[in-house]
Amino acid sequence: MTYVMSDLHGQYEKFRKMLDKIAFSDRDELYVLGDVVDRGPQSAELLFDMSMRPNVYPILGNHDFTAAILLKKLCSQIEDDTCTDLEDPNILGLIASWQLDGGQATIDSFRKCTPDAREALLEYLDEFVPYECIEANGHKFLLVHGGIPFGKRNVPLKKQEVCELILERPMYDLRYYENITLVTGHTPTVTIDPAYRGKIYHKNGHLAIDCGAGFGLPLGCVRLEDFKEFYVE
Ligand SMILES: [Mn+2]
Repeated sequence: MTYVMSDLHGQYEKFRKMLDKIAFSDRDELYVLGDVVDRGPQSAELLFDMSMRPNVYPILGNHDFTAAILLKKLCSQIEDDTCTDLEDPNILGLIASWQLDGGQATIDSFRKCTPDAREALLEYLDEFVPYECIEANGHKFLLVHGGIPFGKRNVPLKKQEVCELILERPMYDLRYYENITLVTGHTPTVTIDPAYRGKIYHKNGHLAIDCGAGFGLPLGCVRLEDFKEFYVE
């Protein structure tokens, strides 16, 4: 069976609980639609666990993108309490705003790793892809963290801007494709429609799966063969 979840944000316990709930096995596949890191306490543990599973496929989120770049800048300094010996003030500014946007939790989590483990996790972050197109039980799906601007929905995926794929907030009241379901994270479903607080949004050819696990709401997961929804608190 094929599962999707998103925006785990360092919530390793919720991830483990969800794998138990869906009885995830070697015969299943799981697509994680980005924002694995930041905010929650166990970004490194979560990344490590995912990296050990050949049937878990990571898709790039904006937080993963930022963390991958800035952790490389910090790597030699990460053992210190400060990173003020970094020279480029632009990079320092980026690090400061990332720290305020959940990045500090990721830095703390990486600090607990050995240098070799940190290196392996950074290599894993580089493997995250900007989108996937898959089929399950005859249904077609486009999986992406942010989305695609409605006016660019027919532009070939290879020509889409990565920054849009990871940051776009789609028009969830408009159907993008006749025969393809657009599966997205990034936009907590409560902000699409308050009626979907903590729930998967499945409407108009959209499957929005960020239920807000990074903000204390449940983690959601969908089985694509039959659209069955699963939740853990
Ligand atoms: Mn995001």
